[in-house]
Amino acid sequence: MTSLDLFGNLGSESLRLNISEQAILFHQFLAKNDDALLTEVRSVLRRSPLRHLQTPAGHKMSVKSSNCGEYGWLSDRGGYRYQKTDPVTKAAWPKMPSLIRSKAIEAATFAGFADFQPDSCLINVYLPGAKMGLHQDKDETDFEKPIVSFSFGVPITFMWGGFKRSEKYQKFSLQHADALVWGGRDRLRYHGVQQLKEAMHPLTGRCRVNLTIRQAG
Ligand code: MD3
Ligand code: FE
Repeated sequence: MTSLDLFGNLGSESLRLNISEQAILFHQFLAKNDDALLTEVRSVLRRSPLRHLQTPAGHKMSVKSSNCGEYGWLSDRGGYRYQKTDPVTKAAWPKMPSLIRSKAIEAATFAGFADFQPDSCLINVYLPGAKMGLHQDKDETDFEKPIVSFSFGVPITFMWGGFKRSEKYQKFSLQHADALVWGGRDRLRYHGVQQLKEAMHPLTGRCRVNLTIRQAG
């Protein structure tokens, strides 16, 4: 059952949308911290620059990616995995900045997931035309832990599917300053985003920036 209620204790501008029991969209959750969070993202990207990853089949992903935190998510001809070093710089990934970490823990807590200790943040930057097909996130060690996603900049259409790729999906808009938290029985749902449309946002220009914050190790 989907319900929409005012999210009073976070300020009247923030709305809580229960996509399902364990998948919760906090609309405008990051609105007061958007500039500071994007400043943290830029400082990470100066040390571990964005790059296009290759899929195991050898295709170039349309998003550009980087990571911060102890573990970074990677894809190459060898498969999907988490790794402690950046293959471009050969160094450890930059530390997860403090506001990214604390807002992720706060969102997880509001969604009902206590004891979330994030150690990985994947940064995906979408330019017009970039997309992510339906997939499951299953490279983490503990599926009991939630995943938190932060969206910034140009809005995108999110696809919320079932437990088989062929199942029908619902569509939601993910907008600037939205936080999405999911776990429990929804953790292994198929999901993805449709092609980013040409548009402008004052803080990010033509792009969409997505952070997925996880407990990977
Ligand atoms: C619901 N990113 O990086 S985030 C990914 O918006 C990824 O850029 C998308 O999927 C993006 O892996 C979606 C929101 C999201 C992520 C994983 C989910 C929602 C999810 C897993 C299960 C259910
Ligand atoms: Fe995903």
